[in-house]
Amino acid sequence: MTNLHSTDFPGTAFRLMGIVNVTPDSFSDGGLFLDAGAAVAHAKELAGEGADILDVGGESTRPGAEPVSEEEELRRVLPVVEGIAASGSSAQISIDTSKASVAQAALGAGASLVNDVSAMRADADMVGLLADSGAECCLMHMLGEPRTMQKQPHYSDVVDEVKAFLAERLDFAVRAGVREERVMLDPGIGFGKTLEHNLELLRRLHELTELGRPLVVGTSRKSFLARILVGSERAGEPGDMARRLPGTIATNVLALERGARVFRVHDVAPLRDALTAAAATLDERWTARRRATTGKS
Ligand code: HH2
Repeated sequence: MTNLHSTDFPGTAFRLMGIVNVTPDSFSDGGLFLDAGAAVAHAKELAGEGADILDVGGESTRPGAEPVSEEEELRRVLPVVEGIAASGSSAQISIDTSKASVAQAALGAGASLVNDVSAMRADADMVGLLADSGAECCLMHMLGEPRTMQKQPHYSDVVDEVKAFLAERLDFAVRAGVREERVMLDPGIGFGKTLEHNLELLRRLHELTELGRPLVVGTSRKSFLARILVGSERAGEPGDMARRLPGTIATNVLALERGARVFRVHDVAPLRDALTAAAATLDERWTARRRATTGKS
């Protein structure tokens, strides 16, 4: 039997970005991989499960999180980027940072993608670094900053406003010399958004494909899923995190159908299977090719 892979079908090809948090305070896995060796082992495991990209982050952006110094962030992420690069993994290394100095060091150590949740607003040097290095980048929407972003976020039309923001950031980047084809865009699920904002963004995600750049989506284990599944008052109780996995799968599959192409997730293996099955369902060429290779209808 021929094994077909979703990337055989460009129309619905997707990339999985596995999350490697080297932080004491990330909302779902804080402290688990704080030691560089444990983080590298975790990254290799995610690559083995099918992660195309490994996103290494040393600063939590969960609601209420305090900023981390440049020295501390470098101390956390650099050995992990170096360790993954030395492991010979074929996965692309991404650095999840808003600091140009951290991004530069990571690019020097083997990363080739900068995931900047501030979309180049936090550090004036970021855009120049992206232009000069030619690195790929992900620019994300966030209302406010992590310390305060969940305090009564307000939009008149969340999709229109996120779209206008991303269009402006893309334009700014390109004018500064970043090659457009190196840019991916992300609506920033959970970043200065209520449950209703997150759901509306996911429901109307196809409107953001009009920006003409690949869309990245990060719903993995986020608290809006707990609000839907167990209720706000029980979020964080034992068993809550495990129940967020089916919610993560459902939201990512719907995002694929609405045009997202990169999925930032903690649980790579189940998401790989769910998205591969969803991509096959969406792409009629899958059926045609199976018929041709197996002779079965
Ligand atoms: N979400 C988080 C962090 N970085 N980057 C992009 N592009 N999109 C996202 O949705 C996104 C992101 C938050 O998730 P996590 O890394 O699991 O938690 P923490 O920020 O607490 O480390």
